[in-house]
Amino acid sequence: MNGAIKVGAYALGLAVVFGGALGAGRLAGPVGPVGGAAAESSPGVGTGVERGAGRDAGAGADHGGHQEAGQETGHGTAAAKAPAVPAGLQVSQGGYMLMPETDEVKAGERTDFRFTVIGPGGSPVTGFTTQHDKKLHFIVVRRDLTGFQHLHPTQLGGGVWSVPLELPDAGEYRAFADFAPEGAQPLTLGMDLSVAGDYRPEPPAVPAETAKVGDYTVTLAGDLIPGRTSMLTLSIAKDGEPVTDLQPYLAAYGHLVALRDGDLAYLHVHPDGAPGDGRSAPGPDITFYAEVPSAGTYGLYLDFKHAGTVRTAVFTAATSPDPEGGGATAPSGDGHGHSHQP
Ligand SMILES: [Cu+2]
Repeated sequence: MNGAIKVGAYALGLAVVFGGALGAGRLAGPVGPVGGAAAESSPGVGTGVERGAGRDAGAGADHGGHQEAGQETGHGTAAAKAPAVPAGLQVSQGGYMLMPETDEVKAGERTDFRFTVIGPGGSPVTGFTTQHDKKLHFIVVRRDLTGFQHLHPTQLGGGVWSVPLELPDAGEYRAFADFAPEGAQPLTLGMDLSVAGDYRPEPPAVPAETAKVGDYTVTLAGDLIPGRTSMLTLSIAKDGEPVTDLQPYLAAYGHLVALRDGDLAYLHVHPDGAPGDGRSAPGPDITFYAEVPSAGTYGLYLDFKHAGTVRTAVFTAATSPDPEGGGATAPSGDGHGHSHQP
């Protein structure tokens, strides 16, 4: 659906971009409902709920210095081998199952959305290992890649998670729970959420190499190479000036989620370095390693924190051919749609 949107250069450490069209931006407000109708109605203006500074106070304390790329167990290992089923496509995996307790979410109404993770023994899981400062990351996005929200539910006891959820528009949504049960490998389960009403999918994103969110412009560089770990650099500027005083958010200067267009496979993206490790600067560049399992088009969602507020920049990017001629088939980047892969 999205035209060829090729991202950047495969050159370590360089924010160089070559070849073809570039990444894309939809406008996105601060963390909260973004994209879609909200962005259209007030272009360039933050439309979501701004998240207060206290939300992730102490970020970095849990992780300081040991978030090297690929260090996270499970993720890196999976990428090194032939990728199995990408994360987020299953409601049940490895004996764990995502179980919603809330029946209905109505458009435009705040819902106390509750769910549990059922473990291999059939009981709710109550022990979770902190990852990126949180015990569970809850991502919601509409099937047309709009309306991205990155939330952190609270534990109510008995394995029940609760999160205030407001989906402004009707449509088919996907919700992801990204977590690591105590003593087990991290995993991401996904479930559908239907919001009744008049669903009008957004047209494909307009290709662009930058995304704007409020007064900020985020530039994306780097190639997404199928079957490889790809380095992506996102550079943040405010009012045209590079931002050099980013604040830690979720134990990093940025948090990136990547979703595959067509099935919303959830990709693990690792930040390169962490605040306080002596080598990670607080902007303007944030570096990530993304593990892309196949050719295709991907939505990229960058959460970053500056001046006390978390904002989300939204990109669309298509994969590039492997410059070393690897086995993975990749779209040619000639401007045609590439959502449907063989
Ligand atoms: Cu999170």
